[in-house]
Amino acid sequence: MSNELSAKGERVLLQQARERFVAAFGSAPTAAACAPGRVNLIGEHIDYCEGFVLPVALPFVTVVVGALNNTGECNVISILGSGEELKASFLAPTASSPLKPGTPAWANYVKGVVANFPGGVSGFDAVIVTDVPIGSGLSSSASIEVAIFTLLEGLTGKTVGLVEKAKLCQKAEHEFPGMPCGIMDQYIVTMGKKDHALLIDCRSLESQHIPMELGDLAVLVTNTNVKHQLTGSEYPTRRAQCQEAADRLGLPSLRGATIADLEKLKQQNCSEDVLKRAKHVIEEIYRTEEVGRVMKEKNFQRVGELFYQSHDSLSQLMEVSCPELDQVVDILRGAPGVYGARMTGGGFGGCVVALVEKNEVENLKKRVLSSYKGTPTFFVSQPSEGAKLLKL
Ligand code: GAF
Repeated sequence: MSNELSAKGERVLLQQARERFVAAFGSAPTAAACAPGRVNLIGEHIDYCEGFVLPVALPFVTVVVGALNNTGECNVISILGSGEELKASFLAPTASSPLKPGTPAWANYVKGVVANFPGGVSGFDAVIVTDVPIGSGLSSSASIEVAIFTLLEGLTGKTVGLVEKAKLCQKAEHEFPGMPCGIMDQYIVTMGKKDHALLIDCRSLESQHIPMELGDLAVLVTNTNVKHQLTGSEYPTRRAQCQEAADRLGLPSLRGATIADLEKLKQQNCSEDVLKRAKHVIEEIYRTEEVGRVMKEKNFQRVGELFYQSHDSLSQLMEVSCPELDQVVDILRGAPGVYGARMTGGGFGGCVVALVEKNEVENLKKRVLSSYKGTPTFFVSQPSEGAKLLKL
């Protein structure tokens, strides 16, 4: 098996989806949409504290094709990267019979969007094909949600503004899969731009595209290919601990807090865990704003230092890393051609993102392959477009 992860490209996925649609539903689809995965450069576990985040959209995408069917039923086939197929059918929501989360669990990502689509939607048939690695912290969930939303826009002719679209997809994820995520993933998946990262202010919901003019450098992503089975409460717990710190300070979120506020929290005898989470959030917000700035100045040495600081903070203060992520970062730390490395995404497995010299990429892969205890895969991240309708 190759350890290089490469995107299939939206035309290849579109062809696959269209052929499967015709075979399954007996006619051609009338609309098609795609939405990317994402990798976050820095600003981790702070979107839900109204901080800054700096993600990029990936060339890995979810493609969805579909057609309205006038039956009041929604029939969805999902083809995974492995070729495995999942199927789900559910009734389109009505005023008297709203949609509810249920089984199969994967269909909740679709149902949540259908339930939140403005003006509602009658029955439709759809085929989903994705090459976004699932469960790797690359936002396969937001990719499916935003692709479905965009398809429904294409099918119904009803559209909303891009920020509103991201917010509705985030609401879908809160209400159906039940994951209390921040806004980062749905926002970048909706608004990514080729060759740019996106600095998102998660309080004002304004953003600016930052050119990724890296010269001789590249963003190397290493997938540890581990996902630890946790209770599922870790993310909501972190979120609640951050909110507890903000409440104790009388603030709406930790966005407004400063390092001096940590002393106030100590005086209130708040738990060690809450203190650690607050310290991470306050410092990560500073780090992310700084990366936004120094990236424009092409001060990549400093970007790299901030990557390492971010990782150490996520590992020791936020406690969302794991031995495999720490190991990959340690292998890269100090290796020739590496400016900085950190875990990316929600944590407890998934990927490490590193800023490295282009001509060292192959050596670095070999270095990780020879020392990392698991089976890693790699790709060099090319900042890509956000969600869009595709021509059939
Ligand atoms: C997950 C969430 F969905 C995001 O909102 C964000 O909090 C991220 O974890 C951590 O930065 O991807």
